[in-house]
Amino acid sequence: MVKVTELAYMGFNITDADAWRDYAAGCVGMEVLDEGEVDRFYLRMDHWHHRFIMHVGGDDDLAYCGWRVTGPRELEEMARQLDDAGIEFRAASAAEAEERHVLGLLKLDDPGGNPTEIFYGARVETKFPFHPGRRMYGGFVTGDQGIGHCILRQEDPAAAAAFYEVLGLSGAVEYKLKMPNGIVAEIYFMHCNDRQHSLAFGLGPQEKRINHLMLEYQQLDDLGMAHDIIRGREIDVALQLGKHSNDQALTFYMATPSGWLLELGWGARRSLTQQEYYTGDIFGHGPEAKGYGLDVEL
Ligand code: MBD
Ligand code: FE
Repeated sequence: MVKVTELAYMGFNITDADAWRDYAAGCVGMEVLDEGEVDRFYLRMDHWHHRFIMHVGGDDDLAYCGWRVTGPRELEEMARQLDDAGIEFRAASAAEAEERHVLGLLKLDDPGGNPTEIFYGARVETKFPFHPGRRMYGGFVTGDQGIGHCILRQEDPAAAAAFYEVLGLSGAVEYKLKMPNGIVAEIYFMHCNDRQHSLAFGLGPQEKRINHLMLEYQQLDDLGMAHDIIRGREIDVALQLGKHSNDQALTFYMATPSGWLLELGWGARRSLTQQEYYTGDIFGHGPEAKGYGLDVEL
């Protein structure tokens, strides 16, 4: 069985390009790459050509997630795996692969309707090192752990888990959270490499396809600097600094210019070999700004 190796890139539709450029560079430290295309620009986190394609115009939501496989044989094998599981997909054209700066590409939708891409052959710019958008003590944790993780909308968590298992991710419910209304929320986390989770779902109904994207700094002081900057700019914080039980990362959640959340973190531990579940976080993550779809008591 072939498995995806990382959550490698994402696309977003955005309405306010200037706000996003300023936020990504000035608050987060990502590099903005503009290649003169009128409808898009790129965000970099490392030596890859880009990790995010920001499509200007649209609905301020996730456009697609890009999952990587090793090479052309693995992509062919993945296509067979999808066929065998009865999952619909299509092989993208050469022009579509070129548009993503990859060598080969499949396009499909996950059970929640989230556009999903599986590819091989990333464009890596070894001669064009990462240049952070603001001063940084270190870089982002990427490499064989991919870009980070995201929480996506899924109406049917069991169907979502079955779908992502075909892609080669594995996981289970890792949080059972008592909600104020007495219902227990079960959040499902999945991984495909050393990053403790690359994908999560099960927050219940949410307005947007994406609830949050998590990025991890190599250095604690970069998380602190981001926090100072966004507090100075009075950007909404949905969950205050705190430490998760599963990946044990120190993180906080803030609003993006698109109204979904960015979780910035540091110090995550690696994937475990056995599943565990928790009924709460280690400390912190107190709720602050409401209305971002994370009104759960962690
Ligand atoms: C996470 O990264 C997260 O977003 C939530 C809600 C719980 C545990 C880890
Ligand atoms: Fe998270």
